[in-house]
Amino acid sequence: MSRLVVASNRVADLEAGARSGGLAVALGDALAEGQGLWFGWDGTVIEDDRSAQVSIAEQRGVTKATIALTRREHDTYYLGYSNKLLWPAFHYRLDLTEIAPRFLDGYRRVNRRLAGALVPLLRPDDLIWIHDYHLIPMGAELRSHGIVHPMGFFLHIPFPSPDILLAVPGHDWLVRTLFSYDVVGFQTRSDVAQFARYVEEHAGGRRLSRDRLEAFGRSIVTREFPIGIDVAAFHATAHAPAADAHIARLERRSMAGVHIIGVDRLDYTKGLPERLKAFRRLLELYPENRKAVTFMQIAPPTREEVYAYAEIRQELEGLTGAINGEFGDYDWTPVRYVHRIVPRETLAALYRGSKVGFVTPFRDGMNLVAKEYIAAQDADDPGVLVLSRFAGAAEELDQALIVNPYDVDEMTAALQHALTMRKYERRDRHRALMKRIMQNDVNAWRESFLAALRGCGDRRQGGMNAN
Ligand code: ADQ
Repeated sequence: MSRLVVASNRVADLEAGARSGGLAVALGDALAEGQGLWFGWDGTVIEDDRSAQVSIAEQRGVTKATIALTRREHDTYYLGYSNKLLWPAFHYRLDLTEIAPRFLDGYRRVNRRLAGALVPLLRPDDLIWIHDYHLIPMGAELRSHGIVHPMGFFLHIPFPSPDILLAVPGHDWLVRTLFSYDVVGFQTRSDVAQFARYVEEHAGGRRLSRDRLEAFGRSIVTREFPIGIDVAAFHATAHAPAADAHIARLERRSMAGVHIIGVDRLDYTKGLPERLKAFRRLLELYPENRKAVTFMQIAPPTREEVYAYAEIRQELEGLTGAINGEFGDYDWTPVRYVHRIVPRETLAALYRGSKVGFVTPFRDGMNLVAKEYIAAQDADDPGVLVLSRFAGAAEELDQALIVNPYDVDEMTAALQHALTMRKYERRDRHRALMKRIMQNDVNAWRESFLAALRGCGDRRQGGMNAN
């Protein structure tokens, strides 16, 4: 069997087990099965005049090869091109992009350096799977070293419409480098369609079949592979004795018996201020919810070195204070805002103990929180998911209450609908949603991607691919 080699910006801690989340576990399991290799940045930043060496460590049968970034690389590749340009642009926030020639230059250089560091670690029969927007050109860099292995790329964030992509310096080069892979996977059909539009309208390419595009003299498989979670494991965590204890504590400590929950990294793409405004409107329009309902927003810090993130934090804290000041009382705090990482066991319990999961990003590749909320529910008396139409998950989860995350009044109405929904309707919706997340769980995601990649390897060996 081929060995699997995964490259991603960060390499997960495989000892963390359930704490690290489904994706790390799913990739870790696939890697452990075939004594695989996981390659990426070690999270440290060294001075510019020092040279970074690859460190090798074994963890749970997986080889982890990690490397430091220099300060300049961190500034241009990670903070710059990846997080001040690609992240906002791919989430349709051109207003928040920062453009600087050194960003593109740093991004190219780091991808080249990382590829060069990976090459000596490769074996002839490896399958290579590269992840996310930080590493789009890494495949092309590997090919320039003569690497002919089957190679796949998966984009975890949305692929924007061509009009947006055209505003990203280096867009034509980025798309060309994607044609170095054999399989390019996206979260949703809509992402695939946007990519195909760019290729046909701006790269002189054409569609060969539903799953195949041709451009730059190569044909590649492009398809949606909607990412999921480990549903059974998450459900079990939410129903373990430790979860019962958390829920009992939540109920004891809170005067309001009903909870609405939001869980997101504190990111401007997640629609957090509008969500708070919708909750405020709920208290204004439906006063029966005062002292009866609490909104808990868990939003740990991320990427704090980027200015736009400091801004969103201030806005959120201001709104929370205003709502609590206006409506709160000595025995009721309407909004509970938790600005830190919460252990997964606690998170699972909080989802289960909340009558509404409020997930309203402006844009999201998939959004695993939506799927975690569904998995955590009690099938006999489930809560209701209110979900943004612009989360990738909305393509599958049409039995949620789908809302426009920019429309505060529509979100308020959906919250009230969720809070008053009859049990039989909640159960019907939950059953349908569970079915979808179980069909497309994280193992199905991983296996379907790897099957497509292996298929390309087989085609090549059979001489069918003229690439
Ligand atoms: P994210 O933008 O991070 O992921 P999401 O898919 O919701 O978004 O995943 C967040 C994960 O972090 C969830 O597993 C959640 O439980 C966890 N998490 C969030 N807040 C937490 C907290 N306070 N404490 C502990 N855990 C917390 C990117 C893309 C998404 C895509 C995923 C996977 O932006 O669109 O779904 O990758 O491909």
